Amino acid sequence: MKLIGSTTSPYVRRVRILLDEEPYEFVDLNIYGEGRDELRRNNPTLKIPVLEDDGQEIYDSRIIARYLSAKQGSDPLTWDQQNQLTMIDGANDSAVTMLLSEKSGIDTSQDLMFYNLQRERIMTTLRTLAAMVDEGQFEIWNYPAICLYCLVDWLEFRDLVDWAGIESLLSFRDSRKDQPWVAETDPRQS
Ligand SMILES: N[C@@H](CCC(=O)N[C@@H](CS)C(=O)NCC(=O)O)C(=O)O
Repeated sequence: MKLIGSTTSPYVRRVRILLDEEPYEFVDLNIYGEGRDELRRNNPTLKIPVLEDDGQEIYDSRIIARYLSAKQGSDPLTWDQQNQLTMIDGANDSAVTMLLSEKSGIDTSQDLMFYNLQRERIMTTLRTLAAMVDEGQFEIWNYPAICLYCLVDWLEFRDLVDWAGIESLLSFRDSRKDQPWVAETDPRQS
């Protein structure tokens, strides 16, 4: 099995944590630099992660998680868990857009429709997820909890949100630091 990704991507990190003790080769690419040709050869959507297993290529962390779960014969996620993933991905995709815009020299704090929409989505989803944490919905260390961990830790690493009012997300993150593969996959190490 081979996982193509990077050490800073929150989408790749969730798969690395999920793979746990599974033996696999990790291909760490700089997708905006010298690793871009390799990315072009492996995924026409030009995104990471990509998993290769027995000649089968799989794009997108969510589909990779489904593939691994089917392979292990695990129960599929419930519809409520799928909604949790959609919220986590919604906030994460918008935050990636903000970061790429900043890296492109755009001031994303401007009062522009596109950035207002991204900021609003990030905050509405994070507030809902924080309320879910308070209700005890992420107590079990399963795939949705791993994805939430990777999102919160990455947002803090990239300094992308104001945590006022959603501090329970940081408490959730702090309480899961000792879970397997969390320290080993910390993006600050790269
Ligand atoms: N829905 C995808 C999102 C993956 C994604 O956006 N990855 C980022 C890295 S954090 C990426 O490859 N971005 C490249 C780009 O947007 O050009 C997944 O869950 O795998």
